[in-house]
Amino acid sequence: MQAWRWDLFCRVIDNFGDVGVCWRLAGALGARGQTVRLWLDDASALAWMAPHGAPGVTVLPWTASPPAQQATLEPGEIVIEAFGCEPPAAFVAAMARQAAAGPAPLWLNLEYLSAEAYVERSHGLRSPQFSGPGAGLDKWFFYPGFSAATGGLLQDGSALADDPAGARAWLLAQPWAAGLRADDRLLLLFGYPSPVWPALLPLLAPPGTVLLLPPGGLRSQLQATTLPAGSRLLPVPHLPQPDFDQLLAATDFNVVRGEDSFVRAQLCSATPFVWQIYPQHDGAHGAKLEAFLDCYLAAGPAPLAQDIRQWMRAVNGLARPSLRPLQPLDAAAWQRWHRGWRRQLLAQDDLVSQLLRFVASKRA
Ligand code: TRH
Repeated sequence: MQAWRWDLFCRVIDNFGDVGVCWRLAGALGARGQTVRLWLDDASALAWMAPHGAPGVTVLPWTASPPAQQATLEPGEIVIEAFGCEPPAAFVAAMARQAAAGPAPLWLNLEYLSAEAYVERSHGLRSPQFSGPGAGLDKWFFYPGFSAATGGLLQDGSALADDPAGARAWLLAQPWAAGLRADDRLLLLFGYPSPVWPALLPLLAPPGTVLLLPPGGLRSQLQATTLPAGSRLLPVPHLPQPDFDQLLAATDFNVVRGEDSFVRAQLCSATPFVWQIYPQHDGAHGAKLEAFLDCYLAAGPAPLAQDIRQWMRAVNGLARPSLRPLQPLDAAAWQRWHRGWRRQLLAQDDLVSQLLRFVASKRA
């Protein structure tokens, strides 16, 4: 495989998803022999997410006006802007200069993950640039997704789901997990704070459940409320990304959020999950959730599919007058469904393979 030099730009909007996705992508490219410069406007989360770095990956500070020595850096053969973050004008101008002198850098916009129909329509489209420092260049849309007509998913860490006992043994050996027993029922709650939790948690956490809570607003919320009878809370420290993936594989049920933990719960764990979607002010997350559910449950047997849909809506505060009230879910049936879905996703080409193929086809 040809080795290229990549510039990957990431702007942190909030939380950890932007840096989490970009770090994972950078590491996966590095693992395939690529050289990646990851430009971040806020790299603070990498101190715990990636304390040991990754082969082939260099992290650089992204500032509005690049420091003098960075302004002279030649762009790599491939430039990715994550989530439409727009690389600095000085860097785009250097891309245009490079294009005038020889082959243009391949400029990609890696978009957010969604199962909505526009993703299949837009994946791989060219966007000619008519103005600004990049006038004359082309930008290409690259959309991750759940179907063969999209860019696929990063499949990093997915082997973990094949060894839940190994993941549980790892968890029991962690100093912060002292007191956990091998047969405890474990519920990971990596979600956002929300008024829905007090009503929903008792259904998710029967007596004997340990609620594992990473740092953040949901942990603060639950530490200030009465927990479901017979359950207890275990604070989890911020973990390096591979350990977080392993945690997902070690539990009996996962609540995940945003984008990257949502994907990891599908691929790295053999147990079911509910997704607390990142809420958008214009309510666009409702359609995004329904599109995912349509895809995830397309072949799902009723009433399981209906129950899962109700649950996902309820967790997101989007419950509608329901055909039937929220049911405690049939855990065994959901587990079978989850495993089948995971196999279906893994049968598709992963995002890095697709990206490398896309790049090879455009630079040929
Ligand atoms: O943190 P998130 O809610 O991130 C986001 C952002 O808000 C972003 O702006 C928005 O666009 C996006 O969601 C949809 O959730 P997410 O995507 O799951 O990212 C969390 C990352 O943090 C993921 O890569 C896993 C990582 N992580 C660890 O590596 N260790 C940990 O201990 C924890 C708790 C998380």
